[in-house]
Amino acid sequence: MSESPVVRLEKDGDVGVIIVNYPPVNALGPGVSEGIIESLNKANADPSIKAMVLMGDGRSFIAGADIRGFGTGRKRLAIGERTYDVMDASPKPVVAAIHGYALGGGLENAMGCHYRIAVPSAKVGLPEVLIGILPGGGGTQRLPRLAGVKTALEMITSGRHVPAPEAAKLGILDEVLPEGANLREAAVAYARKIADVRPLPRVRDKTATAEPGVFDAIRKSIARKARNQKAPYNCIAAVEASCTLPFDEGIRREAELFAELETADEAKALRYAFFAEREVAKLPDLPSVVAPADFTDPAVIGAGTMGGGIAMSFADFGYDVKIMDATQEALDRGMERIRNNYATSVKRGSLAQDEMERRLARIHPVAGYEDIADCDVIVEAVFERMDVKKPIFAKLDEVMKPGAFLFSNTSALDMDELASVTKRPEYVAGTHFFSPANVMKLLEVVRPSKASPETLLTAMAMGRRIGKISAMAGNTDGFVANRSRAPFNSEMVILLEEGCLPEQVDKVMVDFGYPMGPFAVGDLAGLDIGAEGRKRRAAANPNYRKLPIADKLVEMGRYGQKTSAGWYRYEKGDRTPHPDPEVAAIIKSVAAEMGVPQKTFTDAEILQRLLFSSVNEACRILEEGKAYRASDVDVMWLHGFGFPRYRGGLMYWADGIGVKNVYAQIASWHQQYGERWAPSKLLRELAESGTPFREAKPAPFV
Ligand code: T1G
Repeated sequence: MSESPVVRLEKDGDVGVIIVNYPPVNALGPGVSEGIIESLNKANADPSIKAMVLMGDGRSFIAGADIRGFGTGRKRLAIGERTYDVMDASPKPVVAAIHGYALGGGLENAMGCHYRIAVPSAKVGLPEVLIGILPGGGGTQRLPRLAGVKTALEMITSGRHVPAPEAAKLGILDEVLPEGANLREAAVAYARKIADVRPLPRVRDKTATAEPGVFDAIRKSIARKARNQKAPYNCIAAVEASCTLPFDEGIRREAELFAELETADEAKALRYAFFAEREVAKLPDLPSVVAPADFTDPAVIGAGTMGGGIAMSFADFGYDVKIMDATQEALDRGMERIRNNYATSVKRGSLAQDEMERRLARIHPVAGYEDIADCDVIVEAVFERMDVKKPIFAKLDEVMKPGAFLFSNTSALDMDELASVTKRPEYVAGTHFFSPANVMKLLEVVRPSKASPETLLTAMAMGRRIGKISAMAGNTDGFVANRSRAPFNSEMVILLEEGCLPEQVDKVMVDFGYPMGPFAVGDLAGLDIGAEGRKRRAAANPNYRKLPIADKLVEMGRYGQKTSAGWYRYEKGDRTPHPDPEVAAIIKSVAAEMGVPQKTFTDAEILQRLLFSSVNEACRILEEGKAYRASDVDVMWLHGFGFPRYRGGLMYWADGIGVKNVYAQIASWHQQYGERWAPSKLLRELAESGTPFREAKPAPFV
């Protein structure tokens, strides 16, 4: 049998079983495709083998090309000599037997096979667009032929993973095995069953036909999400070729469109984001022998907007979760809000009614502490005041069983202070969700000084188990995400003092790729919320830079959408922000009172004033040892603030400008504006050594 370290051929009677073994996810790493080809050729040359099965060892089928190889000039097999081509030419049938994932090149290999079967839990997809490229192994030519053009366009431009039962309905899979079936046995039996069926059903022999207007329709439907990006449109062009060109020409067209993308900035940034999101889970200074604790019985304290969203996050991922509030009336209000949130998703078509009922049934309102005494993890999400949270933590400590974890959703309060009111500080950590908690993926895990490694690992794992991306933050005011964002929030208002208007700043940030401008976001969140934080910081720090314009709006009761007026004006029942001459007048008069010289701004200066101020603060956070790595800050900005993913993240984007250039500009603003622009020590050191932000060596985590 062919023995290659990553692919082997075994025989089950008259069926050759080709097994890929390239952990952890059977990516098409070095030698894998060559090993599959070698095994296919050996099996075809072996008269005792009538059919073949292609499957993966370990946890998955094939999860796609080895992303680490992109942009490295790695050797690639030529068109006509790839696995898909050898399968097309194979005189014997090949059955793809899928478990785990068949993604990208994995699904493309499966579509090169003659048949595809899967276990029910398997998922298939062509997620290449999510890393700024397109299916380059025939996926744009075979999927339209297998599942239809419309389905192919939706799957390829969204990159979504399709569960096996749905994939079978779409025509991508020939069979989904019953729960518990043995995949290899079933696949060998299937191969034996079809071994003599001729002609061999090659996907390339089918035709793809498009309904009129389908391509323009999808271009329109992706326009907002695909702004400033090329990959989604190249995906569409490649699928279009599957309808207009013969198969082999379509393959060549796909390769041309792929080549335009692989080394583009968009793909480099998206690959960076992909790996940054995996790196963020690694806590290098915790003992590797410690594992996260399992939990089965969570509870949320506080049924407000955040508490309700957190409870939904648990329910969405299959956990029964208790939710508690001080009064029955607050609890009823909270449950009503949860029901309405789910109903909105059902109305939008993103959630089935029966699934909504199942999730609602997992959320159990409870009256008192005695009802949660046996829970193994608590997330507190009550009012953001220490004098409200402390008694709750003291009470939880009293009633909760030993070993239960006490987490707080606080967005900025001192976690050491909160832990100090319990007798179990080693079981206390911050788990800062972002609003809306059931939607936003970022979970900032805040590390108090006495938290045990198990507690920290459990908080990180809890986030992942409810669909979040967990990122570790040091216990500093604003932790990492909000602290790095704070200068941005000040600078945007200071720009107004100097002559900018909210709509001008918002346009720059939306053109940069944000879904919404920061002033519109402020109106959405509520300007009164920010005012609370500013008041607290001004009381604690006499040098705190006040924002009179923002304070003035709040004094006038202009809280944003909820009062139909904030930075913008809103028509009744309409959330569209309209520039408001009254705000322009307020800005003008406050700026005049402050005696700020007025000027005009280029878009670039507006963008850099906001983002460089946060880059500088992120460097301070790293030099204080409050974050593990610059790429963790990027993950937080991608998933906490909607930073455009195709730009990689705040620090990755700054590296594109160059650490020396960022430093020089900040140093110049330091001269012009004073201390708030003082360059951080780490920034200066990185500029002096020419070290990119991404390679910054932060201080040990404290
Ligand atoms: N290449 C290289 N490494 C990969 C990888 C890949 N495709 N997929 C995962 N890894 C690493 C990952 O970095 C992590 O490493 C470990 O595996 C576990 O991953 C020709 C051109 C499969 C759904 O885009 O979506 O095919 O941190 O933590 O949560 O047309 O990994 O342990 O060192 O994510 O269970 C298309 C990308 C490629 C799939 C599993 N395929 N991967 O999720 O584990 S382009 C993809 C995923 C392509 C063809 C084109 C997920 C997963 P480390 P993980 P998971």
